[in-house]
Amino acid sequence: MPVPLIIDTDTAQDDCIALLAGLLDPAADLRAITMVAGNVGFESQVRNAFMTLNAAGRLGEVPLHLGCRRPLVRPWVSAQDVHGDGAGGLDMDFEGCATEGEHAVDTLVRMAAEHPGELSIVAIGPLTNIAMAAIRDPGFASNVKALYVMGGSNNGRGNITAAAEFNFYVDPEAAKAVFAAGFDITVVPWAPVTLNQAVFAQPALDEITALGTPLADFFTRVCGATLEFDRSVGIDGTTHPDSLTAALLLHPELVRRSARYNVDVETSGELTRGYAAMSWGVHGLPDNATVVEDVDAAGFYAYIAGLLSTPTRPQRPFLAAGG
Ligand SMILES: [Ca+2]
Repeated sequence: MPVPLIIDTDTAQDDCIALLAGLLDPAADLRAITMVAGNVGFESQVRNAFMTLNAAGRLGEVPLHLGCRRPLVRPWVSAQDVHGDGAGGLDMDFEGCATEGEHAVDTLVRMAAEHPGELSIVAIGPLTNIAMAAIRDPGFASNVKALYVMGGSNNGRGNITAAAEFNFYVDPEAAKAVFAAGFDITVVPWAPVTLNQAVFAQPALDEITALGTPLADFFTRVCGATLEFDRSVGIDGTTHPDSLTAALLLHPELVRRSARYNVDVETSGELTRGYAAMSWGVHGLPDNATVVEDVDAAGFYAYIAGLLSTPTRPQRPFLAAGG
């Protein structure tokens, strides 16, 4: 049976590939896409999600709900210096592409309550919508089957600061609330697992380009946009934390090692806002999350390459603004 899921996203670059997993993997039954403030401007994120639906040939088939437009208590921080518009300048005609009237937080609460214990969530942006849903409905956490979170680093390097990964940094209060809410959480951290096992270097990128499918072109355009930035910070390829998170929910056999941890998030540190303290069982704290420590990197790459080989028919032509 396909896994019923919602993807909560700040759609830019690898978020698009995570959405493709939800849209095209036969193991996935993507019920909705919910949008949260994060990577790039909110309207750009919405356009990127519609372009991803179009690339998959599934425009109009999966509802897109708009969620929180800023973090719980802080001003929004963007990663536009990294992501630009989040889609490498790709554009299309958005005429008639309509988002749903229901707020994303209401959608999360409603869909989880309609089938308690069945719906999983892949949260690949700041955790604002998820925290709000947990505040809104005290039964939400127990109604959700599994919450897969891309965020934090396992006592390793951050990416937006030395201490913090972007998603937790942007809304640390939301992240802290989510880890205290009683979800069945699996965390896919930025470091070390993403940096070690979900970076596609040039030979892999060349292989993807050579697939020659519309999805491979879409991938190259959307993900190639951050290559220069990645290389400038010492990462030799494109990074895929979000699609890895979706892949691990759908194909848990890709996890090589994981462990139970107590995860908490720093909200008041002077230098450590958004730092994820991942305590590995020796500090007397109760565990509240499974943290992924090691994955089958070759298997993950093969999975993404397989997805991108899918012969889709985009319903609208893509326009490449700016060349
Ligand atoms: Ca994301």
